[in-house]
Amino acid sequence: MMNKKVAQIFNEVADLLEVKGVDFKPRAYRKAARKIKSMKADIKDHYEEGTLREIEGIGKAIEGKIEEIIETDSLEYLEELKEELPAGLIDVMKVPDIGPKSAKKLYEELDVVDLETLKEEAEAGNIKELKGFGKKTEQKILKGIEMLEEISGRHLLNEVIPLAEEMIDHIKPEADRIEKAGSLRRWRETIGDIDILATRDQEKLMEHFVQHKKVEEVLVKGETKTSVRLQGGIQADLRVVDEDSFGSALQYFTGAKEHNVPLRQIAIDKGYKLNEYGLFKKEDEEKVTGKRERDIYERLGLDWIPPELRENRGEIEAAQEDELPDLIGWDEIKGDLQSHSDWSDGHNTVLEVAEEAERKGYEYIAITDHSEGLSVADGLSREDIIEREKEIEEANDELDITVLSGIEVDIKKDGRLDMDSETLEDLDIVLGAVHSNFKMEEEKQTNRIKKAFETGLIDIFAHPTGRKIGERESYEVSITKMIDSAKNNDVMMEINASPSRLDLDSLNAREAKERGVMISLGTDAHGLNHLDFMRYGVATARRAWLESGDVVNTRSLKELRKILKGG
Ligand code: DGT
Ligand code: CA
Ligand code: CA
Ligand code: ZN
Repeated sequence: MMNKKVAQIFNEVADLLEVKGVDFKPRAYRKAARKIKSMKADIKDHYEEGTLREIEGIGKAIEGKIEEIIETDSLEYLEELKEELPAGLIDVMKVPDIGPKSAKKLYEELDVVDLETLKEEAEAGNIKELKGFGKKTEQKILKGIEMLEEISGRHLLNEVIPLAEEMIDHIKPEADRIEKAGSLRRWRETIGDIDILATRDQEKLMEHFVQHKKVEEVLVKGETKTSVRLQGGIQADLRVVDEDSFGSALQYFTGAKEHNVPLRQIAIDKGYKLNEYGLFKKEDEEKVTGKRERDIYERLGLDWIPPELRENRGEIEAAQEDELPDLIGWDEIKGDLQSHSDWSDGHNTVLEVAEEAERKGYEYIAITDHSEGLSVADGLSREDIIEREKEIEEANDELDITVLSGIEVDIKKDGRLDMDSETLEDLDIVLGAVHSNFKMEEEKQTNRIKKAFETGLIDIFAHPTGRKIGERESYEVSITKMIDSAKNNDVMMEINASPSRLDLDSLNAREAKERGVMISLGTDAHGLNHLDFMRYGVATARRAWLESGDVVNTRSLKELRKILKGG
């Protein structure tokens, strides 16, 4: 779908026009962007059928721009605007608290032209002196810059994992052994670059690697390591090692560094030396082992540690004491507990979503459309829900999978739910979520959420912190109090598997488990392909040390229903 890209370009145009102080036009671009982003049809289809003008808010000028974007993948007009203004202002506007108006002011009064100058001015305390800014905004700007720095040069899992797997499949026939390494193998929530490790034949492998159609540039072609830049600007490193060292190289290049450093110390304490070539006796450098990763851990007196745990968060101690968790398996998921149909802002019918879920081998799928209050997402009223029920029943008649009738009910500012209790009680499953008023103080926000839990109507709290990776920080909330209230009110916490959310994150989900709260996985699918996101949720659960028993999606339908009823 080009919709997202077109919308993004139009928003950038609107931003820059506003910084320039142009009237009216920005609003037209924004309106078109909103429409195109939310519409269900592919903009390309309209283009091909010549029906762009039939879309609300699209006149002749914007029609031409859409055609240009579809044909050339870019927009000359945007490039011109970028040349008239400092290009870095686009980055400045990515800071959550800075819109075009603030950017204009910062540019005109403080000569802010990019993130660097913005940071300088904020650190010097000059921003708080500007009219309409203040100390709190200045602090938030600094936090926002920090968030952008953290994500800079990094990629979301859905951009990287499928690409890495494609590369691996491509070279696999030439390799004896091949594995993912680095953050990819640890399933970190964002990935800097792709690391792949393989054994022999070196030359053949490297050659095959660089010939893949998605390789845009070869950066380094060394003896043991080849680095390339792939489509989308993602870098991939292929290292080819001896079979005798494959295990130790895999251990070394999987990281994280924070895990490897104490591990090497343990080796030293036991009279060894550990590096990417193997485990060696210190006194005579005799190689003890190196072929298999598992043997290295064993020699050091540790159980083998699953890569997802290798972050130096207590896994080494646990491995020494035989107390590692028995992590939830990749294929234990019996259903998806958050998805949207075209009754709200999803792209597919109930039946289509259910069929796709059935193809995945699930026992159940929850359709959890938004509630009415969320008008931007076309939320459902009580009447809509009754209507939707017919479709759900039809799907249940037609398919083997069980479709659960659900809702993602909006939690209002004061903690009340955006739907009457009678309707909620009739549904199979109720997700509660915060979609507005992100800027409340911590205590107020926490109390709002607690109040919602105390209604006793919510089964699962969806995307509990509201963060979007690289886009928006979590709202201010006490995680611990929220978790405890969930525990007291029988509310489960979601790990939202959408790669830009992964919310709860692994640390918070681990805390939820430790405090006795059950975790639920949901992809938040708005289109069929999003149902594939489940594995990012499972990965996050594994990084959170969760076992099957901690995750409700491992339960059979019968058991799930019992839990939902009790809650
Ligand atoms: P990324 O790519 O930023 O998402 O994170 P990683 O963990 O994949 O980091 P990367 O690609 O720089 O290196 C892959 C692994 O190799 C890393 O997790 C640990 C290991 N490694 C790389 N350089 C060093 C180093 O200088 N010292 C140590 N101890 N380990 C290293
Ligand atoms: Ca890496
Ligand atoms: Ca690397
Ligand atoms: Zn939501």
